[in-house]
Amino acid sequence: MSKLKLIIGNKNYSSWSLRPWLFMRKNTLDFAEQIIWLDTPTFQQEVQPFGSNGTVPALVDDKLQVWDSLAIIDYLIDTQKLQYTWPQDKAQRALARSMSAEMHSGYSALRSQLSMDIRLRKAYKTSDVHLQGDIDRIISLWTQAFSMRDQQAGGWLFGGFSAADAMLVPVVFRFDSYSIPVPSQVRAYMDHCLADEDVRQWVDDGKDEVVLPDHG
Ligand SMILES: N[C@@H](CCC(=O)N[C@@H](CS)C(=O)NCC(=O)O)C(=O)O
Repeated sequence: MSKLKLIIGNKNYSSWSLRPWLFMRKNTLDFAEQIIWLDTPTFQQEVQPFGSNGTVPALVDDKLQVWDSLAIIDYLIDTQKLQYTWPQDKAQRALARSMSAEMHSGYSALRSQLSMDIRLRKAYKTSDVHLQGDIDRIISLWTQAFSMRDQQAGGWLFGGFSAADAMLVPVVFRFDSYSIPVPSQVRAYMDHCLADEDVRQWVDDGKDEVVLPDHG
């Protein structure tokens, strides 16, 4: 029986949960998942045993607990035999790690104004320079990644799948839901992500989830 259990939130809304979930799926790790429904009166009480500061995701590995999306990915890289981690190439790796850390700690306008809501379809309209700055910055970093891409390896950021794709894939949903105008290379990357079988599984799992009025 698997010792790994990933504690996640609603698949339509929990961008932080999607990151380690996709990373684990792509690495074909055997794990159980447990959903704690966001915005419910019992959320805090239910998440409390898993060690985090009242948030999902969290990982249970037998008697150990790890929380926070990036820490979970790092922990799995340290402790599991994985096919996909960070890119091997030094320059790709430097960018992959930097853009993932930037995703984790930055983009407050993007995160607050374009929250992940997978079923949402909305026309893009903004005059907010901070939001447009976040969007432009992400497009610029992705374009840098594409320029280093190992074309033979596939259509992920650096060619083959890496932890950077896991960290950035919620932005694909945000750009798609809010109809953000993007260059064709970015659109192709988004289409690649959206066609991925594990990403599609996540979307499918969430299709009948309750709609939360304050999201999106
Ligand atoms: N830095 C954390 C952020 C986790 C986070 O904010 N999770 C949200 C769901 S996507 C949450 O649990 N919110 C519940 C709440 O704030 O009550 C990570 O990377 O995992």
